[in-house]
Amino acid sequence: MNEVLRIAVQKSGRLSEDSLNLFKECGIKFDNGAGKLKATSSNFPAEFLFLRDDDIPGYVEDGVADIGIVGQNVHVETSKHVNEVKLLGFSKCRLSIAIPRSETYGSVKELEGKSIATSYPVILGNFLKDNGVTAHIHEISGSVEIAPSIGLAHAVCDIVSSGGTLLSNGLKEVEVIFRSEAIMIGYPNLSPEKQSIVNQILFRIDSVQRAKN
Ligand code: PRT
Ligand code: ZN
Repeated sequence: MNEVLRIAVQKSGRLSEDSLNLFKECGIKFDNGAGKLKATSSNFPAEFLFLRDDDIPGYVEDGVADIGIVGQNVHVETSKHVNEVKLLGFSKCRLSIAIPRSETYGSVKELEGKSIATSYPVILGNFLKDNGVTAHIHEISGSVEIAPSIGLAHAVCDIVSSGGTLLSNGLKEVEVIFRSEAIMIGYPNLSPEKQSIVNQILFRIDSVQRAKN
């Protein structure tokens, strides 16, 4: 039986373009027309699934997808049992704690007893625990940066790239707790045939990267 590798990529968002380009640069052809949820390559044994990034680690853990591309932030936060196959170097960002600009900040101990709004309760919880700080983690799924101005929390913990969003919400970054880039994750029990397809992809990625340097 000829196996086809199922590859999960973000449908639309900050990872999508670079993820698709990675495979295109490897010479893998497929049609990702608007609204498509699935595409089969015309020249390589691969099929693409277009998903929300948060769902990708679970699909890979279950073996519904064989490999997937997500941010390390999502990979670590979802804590799924998957293999870390390769760091990809794009979609770099950091997860940081920020507080209102008008407030002073000396050390992480000042977060003791405060409430912090975030979509990353696992990574934030680990950071607080490592630092011996007890704070209330207020989990929200979006628009985290407005939490202090509406009285929902004292501080926020969110993804930062340029810092523009924090600035425009009157916040300042006081702790970088996690650095992230895109990562390829894989199902831990791939068949030898599928593993050899993954190896072909990794070989091509290396060749493309070497040609660029
Ligand atoms: O719909 P779906 O669930 O698939 O997408 P999503 O909205 O959850 O994720 P998306 O597309 O926003 O981000 C996908 C991944 O890109 C993230 O998980 C990160 O690994 C990475 N990434 C890189 C970022 C950013 N840069 C980024 N700037 N993710 C989010 N942001 C947001 C951040 O949340 C904040 O609101 O951008 C804002 C801050 O940006 P600056 O430049 O103003 O600091
Ligand atoms: Zn998401």
